[in-house]
Amino acid sequence: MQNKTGIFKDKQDFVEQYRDRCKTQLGKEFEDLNEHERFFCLAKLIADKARQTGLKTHVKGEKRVYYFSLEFLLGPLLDNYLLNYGVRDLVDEALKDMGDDLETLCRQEADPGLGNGGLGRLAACFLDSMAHEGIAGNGNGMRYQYGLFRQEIVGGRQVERTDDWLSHGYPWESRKNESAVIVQFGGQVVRHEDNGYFWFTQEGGEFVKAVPYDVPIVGYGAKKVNELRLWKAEPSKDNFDLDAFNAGDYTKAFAFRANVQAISTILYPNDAGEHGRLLRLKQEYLFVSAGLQSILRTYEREYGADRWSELAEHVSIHTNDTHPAMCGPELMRILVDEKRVDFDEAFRIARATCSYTNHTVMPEALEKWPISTFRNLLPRLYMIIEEIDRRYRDGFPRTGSNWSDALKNTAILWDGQVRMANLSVIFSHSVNGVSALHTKIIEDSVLHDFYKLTPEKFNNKTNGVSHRRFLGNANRALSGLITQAIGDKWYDDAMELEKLAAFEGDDGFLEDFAKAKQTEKERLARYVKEVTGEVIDTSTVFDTQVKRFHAYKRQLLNVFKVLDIYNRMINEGFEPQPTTFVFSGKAAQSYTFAKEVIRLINSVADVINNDPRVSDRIKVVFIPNFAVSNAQIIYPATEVSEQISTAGTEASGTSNMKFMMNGAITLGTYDGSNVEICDLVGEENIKIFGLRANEVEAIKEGGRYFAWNEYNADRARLGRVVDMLVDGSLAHLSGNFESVHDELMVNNDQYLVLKDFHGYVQAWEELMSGYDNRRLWNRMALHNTAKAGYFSSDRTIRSYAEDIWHIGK
Ligand code: B1N
Repeated sequence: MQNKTGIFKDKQDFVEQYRDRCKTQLGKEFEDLNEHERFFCLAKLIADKARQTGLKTHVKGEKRVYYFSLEFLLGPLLDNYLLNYGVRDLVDEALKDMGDDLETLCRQEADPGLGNGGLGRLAACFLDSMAHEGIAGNGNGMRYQYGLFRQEIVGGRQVERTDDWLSHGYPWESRKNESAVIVQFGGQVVRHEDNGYFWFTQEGGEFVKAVPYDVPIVGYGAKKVNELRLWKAEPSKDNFDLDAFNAGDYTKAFAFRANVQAISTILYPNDAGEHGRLLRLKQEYLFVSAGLQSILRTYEREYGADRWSELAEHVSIHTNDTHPAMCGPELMRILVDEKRVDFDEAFRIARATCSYTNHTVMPEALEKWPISTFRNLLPRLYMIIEEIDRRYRDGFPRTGSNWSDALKNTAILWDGQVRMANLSVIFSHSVNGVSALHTKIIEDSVLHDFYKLTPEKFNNKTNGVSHRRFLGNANRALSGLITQAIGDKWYDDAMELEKLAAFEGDDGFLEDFAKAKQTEKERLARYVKEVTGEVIDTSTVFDTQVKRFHAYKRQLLNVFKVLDIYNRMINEGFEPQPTTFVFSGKAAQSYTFAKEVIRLINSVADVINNDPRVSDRIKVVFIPNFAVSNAQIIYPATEVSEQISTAGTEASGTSNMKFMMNGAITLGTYDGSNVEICDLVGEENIKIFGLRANEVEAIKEGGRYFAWNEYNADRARLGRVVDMLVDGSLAHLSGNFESVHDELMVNNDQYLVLKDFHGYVQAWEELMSGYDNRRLWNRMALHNTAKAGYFSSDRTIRSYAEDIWHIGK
């Protein structure tokens, strides 16, 4: 799309506006600014345009969606917004004329790490797609002062450093003092009565000021500019202890300040887990309460103060996992206590307005809070939850033989705990999973008792990703080629990519496709050199696994494969396809096993890369600090996409989609969205191996799995690899890997690494044996790109809009 949005008439118009902006923003001429200042002024200019477009594209009376998420992993915005405004080429050329370079300026942008991984990035893709689809869909989240830690690798180990992403200012945000609200914690509940109507207030406790910072979200074609509202916690003046201050007790007077600010200081760094922390509960309530207060304020302005019963017709509140689960009860609290809506009616409204997405089946990620903690912090909310739970139990159908188990599994309060998943289901009219397999698993097991009660609530929404960012922005070489072949409509409608299938028999095109891949491999090689000092050979296959480190994702299985290849090269003269094994990803600070696997990869890299017997054929690299910005260099360069979680554990996965778009072949288990990738591309264009989800379940239930049996059945290869963890072979850099060994051999290998080992290595070899037939390989790769349109988050969002938010098109 070339400059159809008209934010700049032409190059000259852009140059004038930009030069002008440099002067007004920083009081200097363009020529006198450093790289970061030049980036900053350009971003400020575009941010202002975005806010203006936002005002123009706002339609009175349209239904609004609010996407509540504790995480939004936005990534750098400048290049994406220039693309979405259709002015990327214009700005690129104009900057060249000015002696500058767009890519250099884009590299100055901080990558805000306001999320852990897939869940946070999904939220960001959804914002992009809602704006593109013309939906008035806003994000509601937290403005953490420090995002997810920056990862450094020191002596093979992960070291965490503070991510001070705001240190140079964030050009996209604007602080809205006038929209600040007060959020209350603790205190006593006081009952009021007026003509038979009861309501409650909370007296005393902490008063926290929540101040919103808005980031404009520009959709492709600028049909809509929405807003992401991020909340910062600040002390409210009512709470400053003036008596203590006057008495000279500054420590006491300022302690409250520090306590309050702590709420929005840091993102919890766990991709799944980390519960029971009071500060986390405070974060969850702060952004829920502040978001709802602000939404209802807008609603009241637009529709008046007496139309609460039709709230769900005009507003949808979507909760990204259980972290915003308090939306339902908080909405009820405001309606009952502040708007004088009847309790039953308030519950009906809350349920009709709220919907919930489940993102994981891992038991450790299901949030629960001790009742005592919850009640002390949020006494009025707890009362509402208790009453809804009581009514739920009262009305529970006592039929069938298992009704008491079903009630026990579905009640909100149990065993002294508030169960957030049950709270989310009971307060929602829709519950969805994130891939076909995952939805089936929640219906059949994790939330089975709810599913039996209200099957109509449950639905699947297979995840998607922004193809504009992960193909359009990330892969300049391939996106240019695609546009040459089929025009640029694919930015708007990813299903247009299907048209590439017509080129699958075109030798010239297949060669160009391979050339684009080569260009991107060289770009990654430069990046790897820059950040690790390692030189990688771009004529080898790039085989990549990048994602959070977690036992269920089985990076360890990948390492086992690499070690087995290494051993066979040395002992048997095995000649594998020359390959560079790329790893990247972070582990939660407190997750010892995952951190040990990172150390293991770096140790294996150290051994293999320094062994001249193998180093001309295989190499291992660990790219530090995986984030959206370097992900955009890694996906385009990859040829084999490793998606090897134990079947039934990865809810969806989204890197599988990003790789596929960029023409990588998936080597994976039948898990999460891999299943749907397989359906789309056909079995001949993907490599699936390993146990199926039902087989995993059967093995686990039957108690029939013994890691030692697997070890004993193949001492020569599998046994050898297991032994290497502890026999000193890999200890050179920083010691053996006893705890990893014990996880497998003492804790009986919970994720079946040993069980899937042979199937995996064999699948890898079969896949790689096809690489030399480059024509066929390129054809497979092109076929993957051609079929990837389905995995655009535009498709996902249209489906949410229709089925869950009931937005007519
Ligand atoms: O959400 C992604 C999925 O593609 C992944 O399969 C899934 O693992 C991921 C607690 C989570 N599930 N749960 C989380 C994140 C942070 C946290 O504090 C849980 N992340 C996922 C998108 O659907």
